[in-house]
Amino acid sequence: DKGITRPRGHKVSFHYNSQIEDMHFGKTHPMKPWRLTLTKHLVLGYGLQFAMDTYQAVAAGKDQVRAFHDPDYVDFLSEVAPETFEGLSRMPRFAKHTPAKHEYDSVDLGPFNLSTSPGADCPVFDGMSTYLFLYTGATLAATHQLTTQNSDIAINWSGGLHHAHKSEASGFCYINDIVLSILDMLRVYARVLYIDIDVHHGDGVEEAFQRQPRVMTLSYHRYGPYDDTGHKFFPGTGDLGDIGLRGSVGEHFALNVPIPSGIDDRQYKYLFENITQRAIDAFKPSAIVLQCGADSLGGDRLGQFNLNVKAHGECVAFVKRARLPLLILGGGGYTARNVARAWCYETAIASDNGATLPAALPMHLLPRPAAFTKRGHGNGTLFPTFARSHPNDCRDADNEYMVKVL
Ligand code: V1S
Ligand code: CA
Ligand code: ZN
Repeated sequence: DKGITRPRGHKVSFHYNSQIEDMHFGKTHPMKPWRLTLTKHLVLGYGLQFAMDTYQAVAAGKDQVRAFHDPDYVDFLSEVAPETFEGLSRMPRFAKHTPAKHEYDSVDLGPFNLSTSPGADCPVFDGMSTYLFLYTGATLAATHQLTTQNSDIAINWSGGLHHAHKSEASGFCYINDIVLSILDMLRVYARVLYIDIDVHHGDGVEEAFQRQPRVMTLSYHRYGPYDDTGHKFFPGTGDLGDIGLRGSVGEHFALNVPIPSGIDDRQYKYLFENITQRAIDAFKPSAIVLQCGADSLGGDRLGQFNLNVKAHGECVAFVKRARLPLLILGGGGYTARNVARAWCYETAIASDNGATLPAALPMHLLPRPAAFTKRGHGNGTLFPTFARSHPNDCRDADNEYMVKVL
């Protein structure tokens, strides 16, 4: 695209592997890796690849993943598949990691909170190992670009899986690529600030660094009392009073911003800019990791916030203005067309092209006339540029529609 230019004064790298798109967590599971296909098509459609260095990600090594995770867990993740799950689960070194079954567990859980039951948060699916080590490899390659000063901003939309624990998967997250990245960064940078705008609390990252004064974690998330079904919004942590491990040198280096449902652009921007600026001023980070979970957008299938793409993107623009080495990661995001809009727009912001993206879709992404398609689904205009903040704007049927078009 003629309007797309390389950013002056800073280099941006984009890390990705299309193999990730083909993964399926299961029919009813909200995490849809093909949201990355939509994102890629928009990014390429607008020509943003000409504004960045693009890298094909390779799988992380087991030794790299062991920098944070339990060696047994890493072995299990690298060997497991739906066919091998039961056999592996019975092996004593893995079986000892199986949680005791509670009567309120709706699915059967195996070791490390993994399961082959339909409806599980962390299912074992075909190609899972490949998927996990690839998204992690992309984050570590992006991190390397920053720590070697080859890039000023590095992007991996397939990463940002903030709930994974040392020896347990949680909330669709298996390997905590964010923790691994920050551990790498600490070899080079004195202090790393982690900012998390996913609608969920970044509990795995916070927990990993709760004793660590060189990492400040700052999560903005939905948090509140029990809902009508007697459940707390996942994962149920991240109260204002959680400030890092009390009595340790990490005390005061975790910040949590619990937010009720329905927060709008203006309110979120007010909180985000004031709190983030004060955190930057006080902590004086040498680098920043920004988890951009898109489930904080209005109309998300799981989220309960009411942000438009523009406001979500303004968080990225704001953090970019700190002019520090910046790692931009994905995370949640369950209404795929809005995820693609947000992450494409944020790719443009990172590469200084945010203002030049036309509101209309690139020509070749427009639906073809019905006569040229097997099913006539072209309806003229394909989705407005910005997310509609509408609670019903989140049906799967709509997402499938966009896949067919592409
Ligand atoms: N909210 C929510 C939600 N929905 C599901 C789910 C629905 C259908 C399935 F087939 C499988 C799972 N799980 C949850 C949440 C987890 C949300 C994770 C968000 C991840 C992130 O965006 O922050 C980062 C990528 N899990 C729960 O609410 C836990 C349960 C309490 C209910 C669901 N069952 C399966 C486990 C226990
Ligand atoms: Ca968050
Ligand atoms: Zn989330």
